[in-house]
Amino acid sequence: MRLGIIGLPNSGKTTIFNALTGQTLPTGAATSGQFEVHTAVVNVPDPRVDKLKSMYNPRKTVYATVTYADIGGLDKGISEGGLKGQFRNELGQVDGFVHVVRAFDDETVPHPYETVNPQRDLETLDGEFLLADLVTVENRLEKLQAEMRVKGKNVDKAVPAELELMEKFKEHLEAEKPLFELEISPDQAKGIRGYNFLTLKPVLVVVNLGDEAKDVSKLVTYTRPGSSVVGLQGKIEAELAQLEADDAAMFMQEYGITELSAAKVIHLSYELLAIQSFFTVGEDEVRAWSVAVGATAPEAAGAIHSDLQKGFIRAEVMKYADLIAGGSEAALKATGKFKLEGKEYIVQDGDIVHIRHNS
Ligand SMILES: Nc1nc2c(ncn2[C@@H]2O[C@H](COP(=O)(O)OP(=O)(O)O)[C@@H](O)[C@H]2O)c(=O)[nH]1
Ligand SMILES: [Mg+2]
Repeated sequence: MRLGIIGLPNSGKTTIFNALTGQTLPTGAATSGQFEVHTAVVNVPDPRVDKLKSMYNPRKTVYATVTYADIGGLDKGISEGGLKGQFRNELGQVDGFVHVVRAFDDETVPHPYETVNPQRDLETLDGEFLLADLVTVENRLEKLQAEMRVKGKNVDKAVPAELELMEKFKEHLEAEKPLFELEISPDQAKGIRGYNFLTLKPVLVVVNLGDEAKDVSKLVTYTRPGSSVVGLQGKIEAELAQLEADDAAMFMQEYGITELSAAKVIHLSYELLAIQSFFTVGEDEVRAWSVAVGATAPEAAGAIHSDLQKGFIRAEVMKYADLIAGGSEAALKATGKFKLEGKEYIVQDGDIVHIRHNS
């Protein structure tokens, strides 16, 4: 799962990327405004995995991960005539966005529009993405209309269907509404996957608060379905990410920070993408795996290995909470809480799974 960190120049994207990933990419004047992409894979902190590790004492422990891509170079006006080339690809390939908006005052850090106004900045880039999608839709409409003209009655019936959908998209985008709000059938979604519409992707808004903790609900309103807003003290958290645990605790006390927002952002990213974790356990390995909410047992098996999905017979399932309450696998077996599930079973967050399969 890949999330693109976007925002205007000097909003603190790279600083927040560093806070989330523990990296030390250079920030500031030398980098802002350039098209550059940096990625890092981050473990999703999960106390359940820690607990399973202490129970099974495995040789290896693997957490679920999220990949963050710091995408520099977005600015007002960028979508005029459509986003191009590698830039468009980078934005198109992510599963969702972390949209960083600046709420910190700092005279040494120039703001591209002079004043600090997170709501305006949020709407500015959103507007660019709406425009980029509108250009994609209009290009597509032209092609489809041409095909209708040329082929007349012999045209493939998929063409008028897509034309209708694109007209609906156009109307929606022209009303300045993201495509995310529209109901799109799984078949339609499949048909348009290749266009990588930007406003179809979920957005987590991160308000870069600077040195003071502030109430984000007073700074921005964002009502897009499926999205949420969180505050983060960019510079402080980027520095904290570099410290050993003891020093970090002292530093946090000094600044009156009770909980790191970086961890919260990582969890919210996971929620944003509508994914959940199931676990596999054993002496060899305790591991968290990511699947979409609503995935079936064979799909979960496929997340581990395609052979397990192909040869799927049944899944042995116990619930994490039951295991903790019961104390052992044996106790769950005795009370009927260790279950065999078939192909239709919908995997739940926190399931501990063992796949029985033909090899
Ligand atoms: N005072 C202050 N400066 C910050 C904060 N976050 C980022 N900056 C500074 O803002 C400048 C731009 O940050 P950067 O992360 O490079 O922004 P980007 O262009 O969006 O990637 C750098 O000089 C950062 O040190 C913050 O929380 N407080
Ligand atoms: Mg940057």
